[in-house]
Amino acid sequence: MRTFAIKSGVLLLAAGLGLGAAGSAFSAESLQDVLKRRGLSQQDLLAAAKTYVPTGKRDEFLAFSSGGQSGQVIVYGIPSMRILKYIGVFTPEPWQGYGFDENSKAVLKQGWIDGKEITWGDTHHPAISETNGQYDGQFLFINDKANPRLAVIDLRDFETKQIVVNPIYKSEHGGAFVTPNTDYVIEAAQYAAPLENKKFFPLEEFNEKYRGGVTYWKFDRKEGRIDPKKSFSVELPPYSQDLSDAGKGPSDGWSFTNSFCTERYVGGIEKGRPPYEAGCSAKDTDYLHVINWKKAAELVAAGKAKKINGHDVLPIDVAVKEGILFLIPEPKSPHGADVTPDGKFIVVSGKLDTHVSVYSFEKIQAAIKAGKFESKDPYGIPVIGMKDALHTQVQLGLGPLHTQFDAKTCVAYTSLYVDSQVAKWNFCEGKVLDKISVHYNIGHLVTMEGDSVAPKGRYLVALNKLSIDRFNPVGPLHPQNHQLIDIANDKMQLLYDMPLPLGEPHYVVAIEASKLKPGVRYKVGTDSRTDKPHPGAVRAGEERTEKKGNKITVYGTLIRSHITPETIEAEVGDEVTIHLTNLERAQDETHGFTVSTYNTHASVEPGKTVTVKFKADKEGVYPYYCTEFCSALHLEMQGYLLVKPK
Ligand code: CUK
Ligand code: CUA
Repeated sequence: MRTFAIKSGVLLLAAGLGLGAAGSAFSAESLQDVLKRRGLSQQDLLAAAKTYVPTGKRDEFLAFSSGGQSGQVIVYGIPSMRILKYIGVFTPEPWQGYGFDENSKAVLKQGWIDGKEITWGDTHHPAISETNGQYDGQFLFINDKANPRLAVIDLRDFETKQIVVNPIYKSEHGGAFVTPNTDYVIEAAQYAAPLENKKFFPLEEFNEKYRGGVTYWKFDRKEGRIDPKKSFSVELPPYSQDLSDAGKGPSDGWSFTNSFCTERYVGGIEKGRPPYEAGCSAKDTDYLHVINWKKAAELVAAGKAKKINGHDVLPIDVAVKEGILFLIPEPKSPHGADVTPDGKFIVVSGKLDTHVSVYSFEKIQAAIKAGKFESKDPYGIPVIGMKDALHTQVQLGLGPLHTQFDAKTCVAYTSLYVDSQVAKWNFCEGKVLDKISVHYNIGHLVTMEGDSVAPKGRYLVALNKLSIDRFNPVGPLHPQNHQLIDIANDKMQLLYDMPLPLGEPHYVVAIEASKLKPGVRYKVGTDSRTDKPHPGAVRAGEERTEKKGNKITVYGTLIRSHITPETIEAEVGDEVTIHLTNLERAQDETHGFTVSTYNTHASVEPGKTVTVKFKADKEGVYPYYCTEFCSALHLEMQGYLLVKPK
């Protein structure tokens, strides 16, 4: 029996069945009662109302968060902050069978380096594909800083389709950033090293033999894959290149890359040498690299590149001679480089400077056209004077890092790492508008579509490195804190704390949910990792097992509540390959598949065909079964692998 009461416009459910105090028959808690019991303020109530998404309703935006050291991507809804999916990218993800079935193993294998399997990744910057500078919701890219790699995720099924290994770097950080039509995905090196693979040069030859660079990965949208053969790099001095961004609007065709440690300092063990971090921040400025990538692509097409490890690299001297590479001083240990939505300015934050520096693309172009350079760097690259390129500098606070933009003209948000704040400011007029404290040590921040030509504003998420006291303690390793902030009004309002326990998120991108159109099933017999028909697919009634020598191949199917075949017979030492097609048409009817003790798992969504493979190297009887509770007869969805002695 239930009673409903309507009080102050809120529908209250009194679901007591005589369990209330003193054995009263019914108890109804009013809104005021709940606020009092839980110690909530009116402000809390307002925040809750702004984030709460009732059952059956959906979020306005989807966020794609870097999973940091997990090597994965986390998808969550905004404003509810409900986690919707983990996408296995550089590391295995057991639920999805990523790294446990042959088709996904083939993707992970693309990311092996020098024949070596790499089972972890350090993901930093996701990027959504763009058309005319607007998020189009088709693809997602993300980089791996530790092992210089880049991954392509198709947003039709949220699966990783491709991993490319950078052919010339040993680490990278300034990726992934896309050009306005996703012609190229930008990836800049981080720590300088010899570009030739497996070449050793001593640190004494750092200035001569070590190099950095920016790579422009050519993206073939029709294939949905990067084409390494049409990709190229621009060689750069051994400055630690950092975050990058592509120009847009008037600055389309250009890209901008920060750097730190232009001192080219390398640490050592001799007494009296300053430590690395001190030697690397001795100078007052580092360099913003300004590159005309459109012209660089033409030069590469005209044969002006040299091949390093089979990859086209435009040498520094060619880039200088052809007038496509310039430097501009930027204040101390720069981090973020963010192009404004109108493409007119580049916002640079120096971690050790309290200002953000706003560079004018128009002024940069004027200096280049006039040949007005203040000097050359040791590699002969023309240096544009800071004063000749600056639009304005704004004092924001301690440790400015990254900048995002609002739908409102000229409004930007910059993270202040040391101050643990977000600053809202106007980049046209150069004035601070508002500040809000976050918990604690914010790195990146994201506004909705906030790095595109048409930011949506509305919400901001602060990605905080430390959570310290924000959540229930779970031991010395704390989750990170994604804090949702309402930016629709003049004053920012903190709405919600979400712990994120998968890894350090670095960057997140958020897109209007209505732009995403993922499928609910595959065309029957599809290999989801190649998007092509799977050669092992069969229709109902065509299931079979073939044995050739010591190779057993099973062409099987899955449908509620049956695995065909019900038994697989093998002899010790046989190689067993099992192709499984999910014949379901119904939405969300995924079957899983595993064989006891053979360390294999597949997630077979409707229509998908997946292969698992192993060597039946142990005599015995091994049940196999469906791992998803898919029907009332799910537990009966099983069979036996019979491994007989030879
Ligand atoms: S980085 Cu981590 S907070 Cu990799 Cu973009 Cu700035
Ligand atoms: Cu299929 Cu359980």
